[in-house]
Amino acid sequence: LRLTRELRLALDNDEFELHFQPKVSLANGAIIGCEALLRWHHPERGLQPPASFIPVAEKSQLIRPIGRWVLNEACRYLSVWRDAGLGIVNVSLNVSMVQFTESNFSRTVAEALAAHDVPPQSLTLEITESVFDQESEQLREEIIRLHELGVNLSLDDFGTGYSSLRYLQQYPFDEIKIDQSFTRKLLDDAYSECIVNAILDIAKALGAEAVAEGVENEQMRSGLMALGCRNGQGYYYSVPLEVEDFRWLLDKRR
Ligand code: G
Ligand code: G
Ligand code: MN
Ligand code: NA
Repeated sequence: LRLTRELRLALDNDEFELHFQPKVSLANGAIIGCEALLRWHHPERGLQPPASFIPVAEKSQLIRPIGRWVLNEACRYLSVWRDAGLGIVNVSLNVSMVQFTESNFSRTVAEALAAHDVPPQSLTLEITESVFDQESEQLREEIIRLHELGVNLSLDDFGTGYSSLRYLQQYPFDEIKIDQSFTRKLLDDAYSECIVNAILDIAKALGAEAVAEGVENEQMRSGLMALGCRNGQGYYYSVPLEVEDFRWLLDKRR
């Protein structure tokens, strides 16, 4: 496959780039972290969104080396920002199932943190529910090891998958990301409000932080806050930014 070959070259040719979307406190807009989102500068087709290549990368298992690149790049920025005195930022990464099936993923994470002298609490790994479609003892052990290592675990796209409640019960999640479909419908109907309320209750009961995705306007922000949701991300605050622009935001808050 052509795309697979191009993806392999992309790693060698340094064509990947991380963009960062701030995660904020809904009360005052303060930056509390960011989500790193992968982009590919294709030599002919230009900037490619993850949806156009992540599925192929997963199928070809190239997501493993790509995922390691993402992990190292994120840890590198964490140390650069810290050394520049830009304050503590937490970086969230999206992790695919295929990455958990590589032997000793938790050690890979520990080594990346150590290589850049970054504390594990600075890193959050976002796991989508589809990760659990292929639940295994290995997956379970890796998640427990990551938790013991001290990195934060986040359940991404919450509510869109299958039997999410069981995952919350069985795995030590520190954060739940309310899928943007719920954020969007929050203002339209009472059912969505009930669902968001229920998610917030569950998060609270489990001692996990809730983060609303897809906050696009003031009505969504205040609607979420009225329900007790404290954190969010979305276009109302910022689209995912190139590193220079994100750094400018960090600089501005000093
Ligand atoms: O960046 P964008 O808004 O297009 O993100 C689309 C999806 O791509 C996200 O929901 C996320 O799950 C996935 N994605 C983005 N970056 C990465 C990455 O570094 N690794 C993996 N596995 N998925 C990613
Ligand atoms: O990992 P996850 O699947 O949640 O990826 C988040 C995706 O949502 C990214 O593709 C990001 O660009 C996108 N996104 C972030 N904020 C908003 C928003 O406010 N509205 C919409 N429609 N998409 C958003
Ligand atoms: Mn995510
Ligand atoms: Na999500």
